[in-house]
Amino acid sequence: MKASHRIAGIVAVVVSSVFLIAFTYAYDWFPTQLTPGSGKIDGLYKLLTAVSIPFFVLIVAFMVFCLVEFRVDPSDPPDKDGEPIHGSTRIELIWTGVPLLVILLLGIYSWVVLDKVEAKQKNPMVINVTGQQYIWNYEYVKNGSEKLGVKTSSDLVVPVNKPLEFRITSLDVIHSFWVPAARLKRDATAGVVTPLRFTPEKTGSYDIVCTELCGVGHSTMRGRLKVVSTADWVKWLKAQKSGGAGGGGTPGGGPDGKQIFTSNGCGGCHKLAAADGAGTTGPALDGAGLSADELRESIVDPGAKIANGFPNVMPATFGKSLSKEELDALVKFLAEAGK
Ligand code: HEC
Ligand SMILES: [Cu+2]
Repeated sequence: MKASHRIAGIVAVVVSSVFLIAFTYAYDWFPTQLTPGSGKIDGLYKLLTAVSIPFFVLIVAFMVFCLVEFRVDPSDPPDKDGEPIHGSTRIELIWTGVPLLVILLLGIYSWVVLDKVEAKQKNPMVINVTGQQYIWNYEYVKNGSEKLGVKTSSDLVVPVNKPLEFRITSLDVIHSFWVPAARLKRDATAGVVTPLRFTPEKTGSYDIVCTELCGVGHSTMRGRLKVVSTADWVKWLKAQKSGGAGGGGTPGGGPDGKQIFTSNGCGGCHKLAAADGAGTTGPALDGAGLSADELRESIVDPGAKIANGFPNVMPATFGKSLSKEELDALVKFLAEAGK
């Protein structure tokens, strides 16, 4: 290889690396930073990208060089072998040592960042998150030392600037609880409770996504994280508690069917005017005119009879997750509301 070619090659590698690294830092390609940790993780991500760019450019450039430099000479016989090559201890040490060092340093830095981002906070609000095919359920356990005892699903409403501690699990297959704006996700596995912590700093509405392919309804397993002012949150909590079952039952005692419908995410898939349900994944329950027995079977064993033209994606776990009293109240409510 001519010396002038070698210099041109080195210049090309350096210039394109610098250009790509500058692009990485100049262009903001991340979604809203919801938590203090979001910015730290974006920083880590940018650094990882920047460090990998020179390696990427170098490897591609070397590949192109080899394609040109070592191509078959037309005058050679077609079955000619390449020149035999022996190892080079010096090069082998370099290509083992440099990546080892880079990976070690980046690994330590990632650990430091993650340790900060996931640090325990004082008096967090504890929320149990339960994934099931194909909804997220939330149980507000306590806020500091105050007991909450409210259940919801699909929408997660939280006050701004409050440290949150999620305790994540699953009723069936593996799901994964992901809040892109917080840059964090955690697997939800049956029989195991995994924690996830962050503190939302901005009011607004953010995506909650299941990132573990969990069945045919996986793509519908989405929800909203609604971050509101503390005053609005207190109002919301009051409304939830007076709403019924989630807070401990109807004024007359016993669970409230409408509340169970709302807090179990039924409205996310079914239209039902009486409970503000607007989903279209499942059949509309307004005017469905189903008997109590039909309703009960549809809820406990949704796969037994599939409503015409609809996919078999209704969660099969309500028979387990609802108590007998809750199921009775739900069936009674639906028999009335869906006439
Ligand atoms: C992920 C979406 C989803 C959720 C959540 C869901 N369902 Fe369904 N549901 C469906 C689909 C799809 C069908 C139609 C297929 C079938 O019959 O299994 C259905 C069918 C039904 C039927 C039978 C309707 C008919 O016309 O035959 C009833 C009743 C019902 N669901 C009630 C509920 C109740 C009550 C809840 C909450 C406890 C609920 N569903 C939660 C998707 C859902
Ligand atoms: Cu899922």
